[in-house]
Amino acid sequence: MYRTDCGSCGSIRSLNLFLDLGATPLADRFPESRDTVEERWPLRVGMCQRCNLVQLMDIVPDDVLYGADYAYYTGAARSHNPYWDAYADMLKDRLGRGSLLEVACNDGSLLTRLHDRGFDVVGVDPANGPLALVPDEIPTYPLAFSAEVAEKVVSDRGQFDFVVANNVFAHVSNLNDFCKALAKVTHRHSVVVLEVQYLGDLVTGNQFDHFYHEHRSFFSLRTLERILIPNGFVIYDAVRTPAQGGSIRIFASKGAYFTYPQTDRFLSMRAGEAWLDEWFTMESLVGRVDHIRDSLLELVEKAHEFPDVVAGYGATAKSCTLLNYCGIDASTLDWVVDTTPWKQGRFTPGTKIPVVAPKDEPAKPDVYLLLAWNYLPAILRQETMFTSQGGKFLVPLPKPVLL
Ligand code: JHZ
Repeated sequence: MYRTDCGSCGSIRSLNLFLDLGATPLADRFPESRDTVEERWPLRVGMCQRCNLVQLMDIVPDDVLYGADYAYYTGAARSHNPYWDAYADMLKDRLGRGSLLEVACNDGSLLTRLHDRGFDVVGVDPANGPLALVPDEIPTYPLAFSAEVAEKVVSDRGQFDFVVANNVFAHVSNLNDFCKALAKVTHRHSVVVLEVQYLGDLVTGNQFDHFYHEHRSFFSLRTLERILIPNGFVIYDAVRTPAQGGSIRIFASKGAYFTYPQTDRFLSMRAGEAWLDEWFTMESLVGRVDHIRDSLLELVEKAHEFPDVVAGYGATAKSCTLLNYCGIDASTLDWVVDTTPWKQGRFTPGTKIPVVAPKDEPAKPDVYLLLAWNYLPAILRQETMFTSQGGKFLVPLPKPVLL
């Protein structure tokens, strides 16, 4: 569905297109065979003239996006485990103990850690595959979070002291309904913790590969506030985190200023965000995206001259946009190595490059195109043997460089 009305403030015909990335298949669907015919969906990004929310203009229905074949398992990126440990410790230090709902808990990577730290936890997630990995003692609902689902959860378990939602607010098709759901599951003193990929980092890092159909909205603190405040929530604190190449984690409550005063770091970060409301900021991304495509193709071609085995590292969802937009397919990359068992033995969406487990790589390539560029430091640490033997990483963003 092509939309021109804003998904946040609801303004009619307020979306202005600034980036057209062509048509791509769904990023978390990995075809089982080279011959699988995949549906492609247009991928266009716009900005609301009224509330400035950057958002996709092409909306794929939820049941198509998150069906049985959904391939993202949080725990598969093992080098991210310290991140979840630190996150759980931080929540324990700040919040103490109480009842906690995690929205989009996926395979329970964070939820299990919170359970182990004494929170009385419940999870909600529509992706059945990952949800099946949550330990049995943790109650879960195999549903997409909505006002209706929130009512059911509350009637079963009451309201929660804390709600945590990572990497999901950007994914929801109905932001206002999601906020209503948050309002239902929380009481006056509840704390809501939302983590979303940060628009500021997307722009400065040229991270155009974050644009794919699962990600429908791209937030700054300002655009988050513009949706949360009308729904009765006040952001009182925010921190930047390194997740996904740069995210913001915000803390919000139902307007109890006295209990939760707004922090200086939140106020100063929000004050420095005027540039993210500018049309020009978004428009300027377009030229850089094309430039990245051209120089990446040039470097990949050079890597093929001598030596000549080039593989991908990490069959990430975001690589669907990068590979399809740049036209990098199985004629360029011999394989993509990935730690997610579910993706192994399959092919990358659209570009049909074989995905293999680390133990099944035919040999180490000469160059890896780093599709999981957001884990660069951790991957360099885990691949010292490869680099010490002369192996190179081609890092595509913020601008293509051979390391
Ligand atoms: P990673 C996913 O995006 C999908 P992706 C989703 N739409 C979303 O919003 C974000 O996460 C938050 C592999 N890998 O985390 C494992 C290795 O193989 O950047 C996974 O397939 N070796 C829900 O997919 C993929 O990368 C490694 O050493 O872009 C995870 O990629 C590492 C570190 C990862 O998210």
